[in-house]
Amino acid sequence: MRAAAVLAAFAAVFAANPGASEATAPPTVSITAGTSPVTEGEAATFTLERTGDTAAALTVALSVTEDGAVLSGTPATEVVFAAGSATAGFSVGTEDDEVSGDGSVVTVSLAAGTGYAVDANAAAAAVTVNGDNNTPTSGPLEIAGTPKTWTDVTVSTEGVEDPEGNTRAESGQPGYAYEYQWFRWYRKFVNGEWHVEEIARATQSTYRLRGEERYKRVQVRVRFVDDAGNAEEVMSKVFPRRGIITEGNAWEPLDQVTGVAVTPGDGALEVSWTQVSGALGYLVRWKSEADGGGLGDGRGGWRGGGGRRGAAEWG
Ligand SMILES: [Ca+2]
Ligand SMILES: [Ca+2]
Repeated sequence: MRAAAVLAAFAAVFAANPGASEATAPPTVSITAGTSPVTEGEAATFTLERTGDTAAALTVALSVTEDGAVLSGTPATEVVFAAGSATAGFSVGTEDDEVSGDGSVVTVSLAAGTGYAVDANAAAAAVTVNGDNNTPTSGPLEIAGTPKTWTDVTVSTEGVEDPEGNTRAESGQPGYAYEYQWFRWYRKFVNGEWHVEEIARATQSTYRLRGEERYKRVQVRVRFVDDAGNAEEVMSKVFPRRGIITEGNAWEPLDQVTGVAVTPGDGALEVSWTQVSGALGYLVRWKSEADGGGLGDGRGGWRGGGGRRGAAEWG
């Protein structure tokens, strides 16, 4: 009986003041970032907003953190909404140093305090601060592969060295990711000098050498934006380092023939095998078991993609 009475009493209190909690609800404070990125030496700016009655001034607690080392002095730990204002500006000074590769991200987080609530969906905001002391990317970038037509050659970005970092490019972050352009080098008959021209649509890290590259060389340009926001560009070494690209052998890069099965018949043999991807044709050689070795008693050949099955006359 006693518990029920207490519950009833609470219910009465809430029922008697249906609008009270609304009228006294504290304002909600949120924060958004200003311009981002900025360059070191420029302030990182933020705007705070509050809901509700703005008649009185309001002090809000916050904290400033960064993932680099560009902050100038000790940042403030609170900001004041002036009486009558629903917004308040906040800025964090940054240092213009002479150090290469020291970009940062400055984050301002609202903290709990008296007389307000923090908007959980806008409790923190970040501004990227780019360093302005860039060191250009260096290589060496090497092209790997065989210098023959109809084979794939690849450039690896493992050789990219940039003091400002290339982690964003490595992760493929939009605006930072690697961009490739392949070139072919060739000698002009007239003067024997090397000339270079862009290869159309050759814009991936791997490129399949084609007939146009025969007796020539290739090179690839890699562009990206480093972690501090600097546009970077580096050329690979020319490939091959010595000599030129030669005619590829269509047979050479293919897999071995597997699944060979021979079925003796009446005066004939039937041979079958697993089709090899990309094969233009097959050459079949056989030997007699009774001969105890020695290839070349006879030969048969099939050309074309339909060469999956064939029969050779047994002489
Ligand atoms: Ca600087
Ligand atoms: Ca750089």
